[in-house]
Amino acid sequence: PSAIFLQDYKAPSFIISRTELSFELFEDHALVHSQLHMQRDAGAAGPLVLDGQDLELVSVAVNDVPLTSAQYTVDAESLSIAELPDTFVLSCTTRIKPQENTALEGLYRSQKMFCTQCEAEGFRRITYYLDRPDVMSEFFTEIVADKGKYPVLLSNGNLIEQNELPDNRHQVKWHDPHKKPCYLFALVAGDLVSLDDTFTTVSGRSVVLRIFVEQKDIHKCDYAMAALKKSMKWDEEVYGREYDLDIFMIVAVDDFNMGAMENKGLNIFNSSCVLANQVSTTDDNFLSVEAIVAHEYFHNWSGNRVTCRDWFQLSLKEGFTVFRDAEFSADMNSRTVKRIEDVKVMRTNQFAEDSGPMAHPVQPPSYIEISNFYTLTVYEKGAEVVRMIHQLLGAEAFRKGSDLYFSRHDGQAVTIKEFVSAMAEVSGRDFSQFMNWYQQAGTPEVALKGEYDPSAQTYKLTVKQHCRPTPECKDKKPYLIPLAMGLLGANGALPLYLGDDLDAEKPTHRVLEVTEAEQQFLFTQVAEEPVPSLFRNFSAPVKYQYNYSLDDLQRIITLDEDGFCRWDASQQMAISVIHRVLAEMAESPAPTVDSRIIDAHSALLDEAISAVTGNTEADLHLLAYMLSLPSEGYLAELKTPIDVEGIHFARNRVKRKLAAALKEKYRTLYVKLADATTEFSVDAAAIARRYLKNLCLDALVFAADEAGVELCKAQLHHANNMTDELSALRILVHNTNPFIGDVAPYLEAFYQKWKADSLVMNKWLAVQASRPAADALASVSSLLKHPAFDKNNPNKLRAVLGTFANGNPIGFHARSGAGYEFFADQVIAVDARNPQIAARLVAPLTQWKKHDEQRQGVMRNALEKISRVEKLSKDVYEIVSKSL
Ligand code: DPP
Ligand code: ZN
Repeated sequence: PSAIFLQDYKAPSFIISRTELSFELFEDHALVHSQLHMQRDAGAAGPLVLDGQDLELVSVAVNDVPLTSAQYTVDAESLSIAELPDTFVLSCTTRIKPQENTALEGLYRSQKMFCTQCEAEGFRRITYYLDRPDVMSEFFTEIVADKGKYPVLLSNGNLIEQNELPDNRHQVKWHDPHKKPCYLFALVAGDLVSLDDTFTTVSGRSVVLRIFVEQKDIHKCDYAMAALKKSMKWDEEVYGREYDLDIFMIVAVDDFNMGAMENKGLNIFNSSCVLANQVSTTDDNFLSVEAIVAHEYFHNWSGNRVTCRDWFQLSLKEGFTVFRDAEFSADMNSRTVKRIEDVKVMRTNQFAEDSGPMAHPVQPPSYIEISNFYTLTVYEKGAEVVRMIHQLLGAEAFRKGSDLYFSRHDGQAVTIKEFVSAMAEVSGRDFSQFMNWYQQAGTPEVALKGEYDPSAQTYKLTVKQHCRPTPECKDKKPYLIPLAMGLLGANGALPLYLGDDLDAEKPTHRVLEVTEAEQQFLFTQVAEEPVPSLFRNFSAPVKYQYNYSLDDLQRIITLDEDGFCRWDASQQMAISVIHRVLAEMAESPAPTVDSRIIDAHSALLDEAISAVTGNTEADLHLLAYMLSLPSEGYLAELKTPIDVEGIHFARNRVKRKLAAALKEKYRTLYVKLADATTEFSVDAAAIARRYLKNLCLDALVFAADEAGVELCKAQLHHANNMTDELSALRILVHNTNPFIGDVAPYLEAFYQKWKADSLVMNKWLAVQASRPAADALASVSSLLKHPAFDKNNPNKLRAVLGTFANGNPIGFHARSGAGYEFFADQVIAVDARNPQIAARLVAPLTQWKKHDEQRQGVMRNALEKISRVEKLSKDVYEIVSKSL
């Protein structure tokens, strides 16, 4: 397989003004008839080369005249026709086998229904086409199928005709008036019911909203419907974007590679990202359903109305849309909590991508398989880059910029440059240096140093930035880094006077713009030695380093106005304490746990108790996050070679000390939170209470507190919602102490209760796959044989294999290397059926260089074994070959 390069981009030689499709669906195949109304671009020469893959060509004609086999050539990836007039209609019939399509790209079968997934290059598995996003066409779609099995037949746009046919078949016709690239095409056929509603747009148009599901899931649609209506309203208010068709549909599908897909007017969702209700859905899931419904809806403008010229521009729509959905979620729930969640993903997972073999810029310069670039870098880092633009411009100018972008490029397929140009134009800012964020891979590292001069009353902040080499670039140019900050005195924020600028407003918050490799900022009239609060709200996606003492961190925890920095300080304190334990572990059987972290957590618990008792206000979710230790995954990101066992034991030692010392406070808090007789709801306050409550329960069980274990068993039994029920199960399964006893009966009872609900079963599988134990592999391999598992369902593969490799360091990285070997075999088996999923699964192995020599050897062997497979997919080939 070979790479494709951004610099080789050429505009298409032909356009397809109108696309007429007709699908005949049968039980063992489908026929696809297409009529493409095409024009040659003025001056373009050469043959027409249409993309096509795994297609059986039945017939091809130009202007209704069938072509003889001498007039065209077909190979595994294309259909080429040399002699063509400048304007013509190309008719094609292809036969495909959706029933055998286990890759879940193109038209395929999910359980009893037919559905499609065309982004990025799935349409070429349906019919021959110019499968590239800069070819936009008006689509007419006819579907014919058995009426009993497939009473519901859907496609993009508006329904224009419906007819009964002989043999119990029926026909529908859809028309999408908006030109679109074929990656936004969708078709669904199934026995579905719908939850229906309407939304009145800002200009007074009524839009029909329909969520289609199997009958068994109809009671799980209300939450997504509410989320959809909130999203539609928010996009009108915050971005001035109104919906543009008379109907908006969502369909839930069980077998789906991604989370969801923004097909015009017909979003298709992985059922795990749309179905939700109190008893079967955790709070995390509720929030992600809301976010994903919003994300796909927002794509209607940022993605569909204005789309990408080519796939190197993927972040144009994804980075921007992730930023939009993050702001939506922040507005709907707790802003600080949402920010912390996103930063955790950046630091733990995106930074790992940046420092691994697949490191790539937000705008990649090349790829072998585009499916591999639906990454945290393109999505999450892309969103961080848009967030920095928002930060630099301010909300008002940013809105002017987005208005200009949408109006200027409506109906076009454009590049990241067009987006940034619109922002540059409305603000008068020069974005040339800023473009490094799009074009350079890797995480910038920022080292900061502060010097206080008591006699001059100045504070000099020295900032140095550096970015390590990545595969595509050795010498990085400095970034423009927005550094949001403040200075804290012993009693609170100090005014920030920069040089001679004696701002009468006495600002306590500033955004410095760092542009050089090394730069200094001088603050004047600083009355006392300050502690700096840095990168407030995570103002840039960088790793930063400042030599804080534990007392400095305590000052930030107590006094900072920025919730994110309070949390970050709590994490830095925990890291410093854990690292000291790690360092002492080799020499001492009982390494020191600095008591200042116990004091800090004690004060946070008091703050929470006081808030729960109703005496004070506090964001309980934020407090709970501050009381949580950094994950093993994040700790692994901080130091190479990764000390897998050391991290696990040092972190547990600190956690145990805290739990033992503060047990009674945890108990008090748990009892107060569990006592609440309020009705179940999923607003931010209720979610915060449940989160904190379960954190307390975890601490009690971790401390091997007998009464705590009883509380946990009682909660498992009596919970009226999945967050509480699953938390209790997880806590019992992930801990070992004499009061817990054998956990098998709890797992079995949960299974019996929920086995009919596939989404709940995913959680049950994941709880077991993440059980932190060196012998976890045995349970993981037996899960693969359990009736709750299904090797063709991506959610099940993620729940068992994905969770094991990404969420169970101590099990996956077991010294013997058995975890890696097992995993390599699984990746090979999955690749034969579903390359996209196999390529995702293999990622943890590619991080082998970060481990010690012994593990490097076995991980490398596992990768080499995969690379030796004869019919490896392009997807897995790219990832494995780049990492060896
Ligand atoms: N469906 C994926 C997303 O919305 C790809 N567009 O991000
Ligand atoms: Zn998206």
